[in-house]
Amino acid sequence: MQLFHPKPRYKPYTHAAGGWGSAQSVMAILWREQALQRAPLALMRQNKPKGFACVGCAWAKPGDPHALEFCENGAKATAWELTALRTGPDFFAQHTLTELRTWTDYALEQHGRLTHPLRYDASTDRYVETSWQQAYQAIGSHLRQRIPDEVVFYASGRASLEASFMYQLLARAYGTNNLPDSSNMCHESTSVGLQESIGVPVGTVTLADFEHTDCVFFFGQNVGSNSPRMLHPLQEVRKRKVPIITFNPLRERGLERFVNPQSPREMLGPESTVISTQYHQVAIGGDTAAVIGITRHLLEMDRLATAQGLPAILDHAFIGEHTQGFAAFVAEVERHDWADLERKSGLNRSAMEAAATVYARSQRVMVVYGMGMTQHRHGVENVQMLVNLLLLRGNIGRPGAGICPVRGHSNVQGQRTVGITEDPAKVPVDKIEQLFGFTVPPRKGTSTVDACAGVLDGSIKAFIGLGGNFLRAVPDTPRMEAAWTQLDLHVQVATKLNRTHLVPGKHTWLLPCLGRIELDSQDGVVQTYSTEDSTGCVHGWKGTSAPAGEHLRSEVAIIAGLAEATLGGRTRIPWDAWRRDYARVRQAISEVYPEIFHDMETRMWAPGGFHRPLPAAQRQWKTESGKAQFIRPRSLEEDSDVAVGAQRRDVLQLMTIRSNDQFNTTVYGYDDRFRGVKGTRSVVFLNPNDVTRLGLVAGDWVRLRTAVEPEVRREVGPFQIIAYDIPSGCAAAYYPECNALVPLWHHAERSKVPAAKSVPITLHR
Ligand SMILES: Nc1nc2c(c(=O)[nH]1)N[C@H]1C(S)=C(S)[C@@H](COP(=O)(O)OP(=O)(O)OC[C@H]3O[C@@H](n4cnc5c(=O)[nH]c(N)nc54)[C@H](O)[C@@H]3O)O[C@H]1N2
Ligand SMILES: Nc1nc2c(c(=O)[nH]1)N[C@H]1C(S)=C(S)[C@@H](COP(=O)(O)OP(=O)(O)OC[C@H]3O[C@@H](n4cnc5c(=O)[nH]c(N)nc54)[C@H](O)[C@@H]3O)O[C@H]1N2
Ligand SMILES: [Mo]
Repeated sequence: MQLFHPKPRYKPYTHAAGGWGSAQSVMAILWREQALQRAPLALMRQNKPKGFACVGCAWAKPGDPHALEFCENGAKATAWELTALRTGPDFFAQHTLTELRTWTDYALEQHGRLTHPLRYDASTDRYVETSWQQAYQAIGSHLRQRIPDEVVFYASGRASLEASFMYQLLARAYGTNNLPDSSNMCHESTSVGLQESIGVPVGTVTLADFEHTDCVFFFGQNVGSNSPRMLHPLQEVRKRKVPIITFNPLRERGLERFVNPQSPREMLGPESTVISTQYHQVAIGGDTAAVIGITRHLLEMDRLATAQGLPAILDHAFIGEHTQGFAAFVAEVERHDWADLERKSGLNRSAMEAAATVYARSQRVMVVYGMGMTQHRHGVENVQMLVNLLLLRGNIGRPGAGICPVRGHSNVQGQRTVGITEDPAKVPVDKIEQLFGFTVPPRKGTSTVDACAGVLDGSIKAFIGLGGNFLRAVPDTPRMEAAWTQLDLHVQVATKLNRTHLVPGKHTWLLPCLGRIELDSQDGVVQTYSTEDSTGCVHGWKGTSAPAGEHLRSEVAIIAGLAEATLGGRTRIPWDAWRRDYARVRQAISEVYPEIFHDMETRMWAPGGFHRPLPAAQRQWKTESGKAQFIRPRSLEEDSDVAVGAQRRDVLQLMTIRSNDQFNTTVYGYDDRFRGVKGTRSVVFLNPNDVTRLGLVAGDWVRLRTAVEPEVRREVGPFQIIAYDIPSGCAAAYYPECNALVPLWHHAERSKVPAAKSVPITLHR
């Protein structure tokens, strides 16, 4: 087993995103996964009406799809799921968990799809085959003896609306709101921030808005790797000469130039589309300062225009009628002088002014953003600053304008919509109680960070995972793994083997499920599914390929099985009838959430799906004040964790990022094509001046150490230094390898999203 890749090769990548590099990369993975037979047919059906929704990202699926509506990374995700390789009972007979824990993340998943329900046998340190009935009965009787709040029901954001709705009912009927999901590590800063600012927890932009926008701001999202299908609307936007203004510490290739790999003309010709018209390499965590700078300039331009009798720059009518908090916001903005803003944003005043100038002359501006905003101590405030910027010129609630968080997992937004949340105040408790005949527990449950804290302090004693790779995705991974073995019960529902499955509790079960691409037939009847994408659009879909094994069960069936074994007849939920006919689950969803899901059974098949109602997009503000809120930023004082860096010159700000060859903790390979890295993930990107200043040279091997809470040693490495175009004082390295560096308490205020994009570190030989 190859554990370490000693010879990284770094060569700057000079091509556009997409193009031949993308086509080659897809072929390579189809070949390696022995998926050439099954995958091409499946790819034709990806993101199509009557086909399946991509298992990759949550980007919107158009009503009039391209002939091949998938991207390089969506194709990789498909190949990964449709692989011909299998990890069955014979595999587990050969390998103990102790041995498997020495394997890489890549090697574990690369071994193929799980095929049988498994139970961990401590006496041999192996997983052994079991039956579904045994698994359900054992888990059910264990749960019946527990205090419900000792149990966590985690969901990674892939499961369908049907499975997710059933999962949250299972947890609540059992007696707990402990329903953390991957969103807690991702866009929860969005859900908290947007709810408070504009009264909806989700973005207001839909695909149609891309046709009308006349300016796009892009903050902290790596479109080329993480939502490549979005490059198509962006390319269209650029054809209309619409400016795109990007803020990102790295010059990400997909944000610079793009060649559509599905266009023969572009593939053969010399042309590529320039994506960003302005590219600002903001310092990590410097965005709030940058937006304050932009606002300062807008205020100055506005005053000047008024003095000269010209039309105002700000939309004062909108601000007066629709917003609250403007004066306090302006007062805060004016407290900061340019020198301060330049230092904190890492940008020159002229750069902030240039962005403001384009903003001021545009009529329909949208702001797109991702993890570069949400995964900070001030993640909520970052999001709210973007809203502040939009509100200044009435850029919410008009076609072509609005806020556009790019969600991660393909149904992470939908899971929240149908009740996967630790906060019972966010679910229609009355309806659930009335329809299903049980009492929703009133006590708030655990978020992901709380669940981790509970495992560490022993108050959480059982963990059920509906997908995901919890122990790799969360902060402080070594501490979490050590505590994990104290769990009484550990259950995972999964498609592929991962590190989390290798850390057993006292009783451990690994249950293999169908993937999204696979045909799901219950008692001979083919079932259909639904998901909600990043733009609040709900689609129907169904799996098409033959299942990876005859023993696999659907997530819906597994949840129904666990629920019956755990709850017996304690509720009026007809678990088995739901399993036999998912349309009945949808019927229940539409009864619990009629405003969003009425007539879902027909509407979800409309080309492009249907949109959930978004009051903010109609300028109805469901906030406490009934207005859109300007939120005064409070964080320009140094972050208390990060402040260390201001005093010590050897401390750098680390962001943990994704390569172009991974989906979260799933590592497809060791190349990060766009960033020019080949054959390794053990690298750290540093500014050349920092490298010299710290007495190092490019190519040196260093260990990274967290620079706060020194009494706890958090260290990873050795990683090889790549001198890179990144602002000085900043560093980048890959997630999940660096999760050991993120302290559990180092998370966003209020949303509790781990601050994975700003970890103070030092380097050590
Ligand atoms: N192929 C592929 N697709 C994916 C995923 C995947 O792993 N692989 N993951 C899925 C999931 S769950 C999610 S959440 C999304 C994640 O997609 P992204 O939101 O793009 O997340 P990251 O790759 O972590 O990169 C964040 C970007 O923010 C920048 N950044 C970091 N810190 C800052 C900052 O302080 N300010 C600014 N302005 N920028 C900053 C980084 O340079 C990087 O370009 O993608 C989804 N899609
Ligand atoms: N340091 C750092 N940490 C981070 C981040 C970061 O940027 N930096 N990003 C955070 C973000 S945005 C997210 S969303 C989380 C992701 O956290 P998770 O969602 O927990 O992790 P994934 O890596 O997406 O989970 C992959 C596993 O899901 C299982 N799986 C795949 N498909 C299916 C399916 O259809 N059904 C089931 N039941 N299982 C399936 C497979 O077994 C696979 O091994 O990580 C977070 N952690
Ligand atoms: Mo995510």
